[in-house]
Order: sequence, then structure tokens, then C-alpha cells
Amino acid sequence: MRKKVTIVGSGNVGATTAHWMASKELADVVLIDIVEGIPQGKGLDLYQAMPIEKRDSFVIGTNDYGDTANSDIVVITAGIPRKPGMSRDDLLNTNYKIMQDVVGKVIAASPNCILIIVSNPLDAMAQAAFKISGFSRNRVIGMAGVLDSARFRAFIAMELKVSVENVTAFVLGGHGDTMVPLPRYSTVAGIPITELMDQATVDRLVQRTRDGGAEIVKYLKTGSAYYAPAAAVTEMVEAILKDKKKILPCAAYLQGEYGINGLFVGVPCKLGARGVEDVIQIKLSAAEQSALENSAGAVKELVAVIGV
Ligand code: NAI
Ligand code: 2OP
Repeated sequence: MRKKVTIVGSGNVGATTAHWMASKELADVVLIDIVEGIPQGKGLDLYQAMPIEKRDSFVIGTNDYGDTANSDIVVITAGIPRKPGMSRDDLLNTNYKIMQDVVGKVIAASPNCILIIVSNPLDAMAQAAFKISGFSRNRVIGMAGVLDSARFRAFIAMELKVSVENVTAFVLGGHGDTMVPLPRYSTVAGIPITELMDQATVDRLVQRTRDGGAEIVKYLKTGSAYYAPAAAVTEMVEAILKDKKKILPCAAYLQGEYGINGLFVGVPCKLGARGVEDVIQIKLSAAEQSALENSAGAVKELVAVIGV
């Protein structure tokens, strides 16, 4: 039987995720939104591209959660994006209300789904969805680390003028200004980047990664990034649907790993059919551990505001 993925929110990230997923023929896709007409129009438009793309992914748009029934995965992108001058944290209260509206409806229609949360501030929204859904921790995953790592990889490839295919990188921590890019674990064809560039260059790329979302917002002015975020969600969806056991940085609910308890923070996870099948614990230096704890502290403050 074909897999079914629902995307809640058919704005920039939601619709672009549907596009990547359908063009890879990963699943049938349901786009749902609170606004009438937009998901229907985008869904039909995207399905009409399938004969050209030669892909049998059925795509529909709807405002009715009945159409989302029995989805294998539900991606939640519903919420407001930031505008220039705003931080992700400024979205907290508005997007928490949207999360409260959406999660109950999603899980009533798809009680066995895996939730991938995208709405910002990411780690706090993942924690909210986890608490509202009552799902086990392997079934609620936040998307941020794949995006932040992809940005770091892109900047490394641009700097060294090498193929992006050669570059791996890891960014841990919360999806905010305190995120923790790990140059020691970032490589080009297996060579640590610390062997290939001086410290000042590494530091510059790390900072550009931390500011990566804001850099796009500054250009777009009316919203935030969506091509790379949507590609990142698609990689996570593919890892789960194909049970790939792929190690990807994701926001996961930690229960003592890395010394952090009861909080969503970005860490390396093994993604497979059961969602987060394992949290991979890598050895961090004292400085890296302290940066991760600082980042977790920032998430904890947000979570406290909404009381989840
Ligand atoms: P957008 O404004 O283009 O789309 C959001 C959609 O959500 C709109 O179509 C809106 O009608 C819909 N929506 C609002 N309330 C809803 C509800 N109660 N039920 C169903 N749909 C509802 O925004 P965009 O650019 O797609 O971003 C979406 C969210 O994702 C934002 O919060 C943004 O900050 C976040 N984001 C997170 C990233 C990450 O790395 N975790 C990366 C990029 C965006
Ligand atoms: C980003 O990093 C908006 O969180 C989103 O682009």
C-alpha cells in the first residue's frame, strides 16, 4: 500500500515540501490549511505536474482533517514565519496557539502517525506537540538540525570550492542563535575542516550558519527560508518511510542523554520506521558540552513561558 503523508500548513514550507516529496514519489500527499482554497489549488496544481514528472504521488489539498485520516507521517508547518527584525522566539505565543489547534485534530485522524514539527520556535513547538499528543518520544521529531547542517555544508563547499557531496557537517542544540555547529565533526571527503581552513575562517562560517535563517529573512523581507527547510523535511520523511536507519541531527526529547532531561534539543538521531530509533551520543569536548547546555537553557526558558 502506498504511504500517506499529511502536511499541515500549505504556505511556503508546506507546499515546497509537498513538491520535493511528490517529485521523489515518496508518498501520496495531503496538504491542509486553515485558509480555504489555497491547499486545494496548490494540491491540484502539483498533481497536474505528475504526468510530466512521471511520478505517481497523488496530491490533494483540503481544509477537512477527515481527508488526512491514517497518515503515516504528519508534518506540521502551520504558523507564522518571522519578518526582518524578529527572532524565532517572537513567534512563540502565536504558534503555540496554532499548535494547540492543530495537534489534537491531527492525532484524532491519524492516531498512529509520526509527527515532524517544523513551526518555530522549533524546539519549543516540538515539546508542545509532544505534550499535547501524548505520543511516545520516538514519534515526535523536530526539524532543524538537517537544515542548519546543510547551511554549514553549503558554506564550507562555497569556501573551499568543493562539491557539496564531499561535505558532511553536524549542528546540534536548539534552532536559534545558540545553536552549536561542530567543526570537529565536519569533514570534506573525511578530512576534518579544521585541517583545511584556519580558525578565523571556521569561526566565520560557524557564525554565518548561526545567522543563516536571518540572512534569508533579510533578503526576502516578507517571510523566511523554505527551499532548504523543505528539502530537510523531505530527507527526514524519506529516512522514516524507507526505514533507512539514517543518522541525522534532529530535535528529540532527551531523557538524560548529553546530561539533558525532559527537553527537546537537537542531537544526532537514527531515523527509521519507528521514527527516532536511537539518540546517538558522541563525545563532546568541555567547550562543546557547555555550548550545548547553554543552548538547552535557551530552549528551557521558552518552554517555561508556555508551560509545556
Ligand atoms: P507561511 O506563512 O508561508 O505558511 C504558514 C501556513 O500555515 C499558512 O498557509 C497559514 O494559513 C497556515 N496556518 C496558520 N494557522 C493554521 C492552522 N491553525 N491550521 C492550519 N494551517 C494554518 O510560513 P512558512 O514560511 O511556510 O513557515 C511556516 C513555519 O515554519 C513558521 O513558523 C516558520 O518560522 C517555520 N520554519 C521553521 C524552520 C525550521 O528549521 N524548523 C524552517 C523554515 C520555517
Ligand atoms: C530558518 O532557519 C526560519 O527557522 C527558519 O530559516
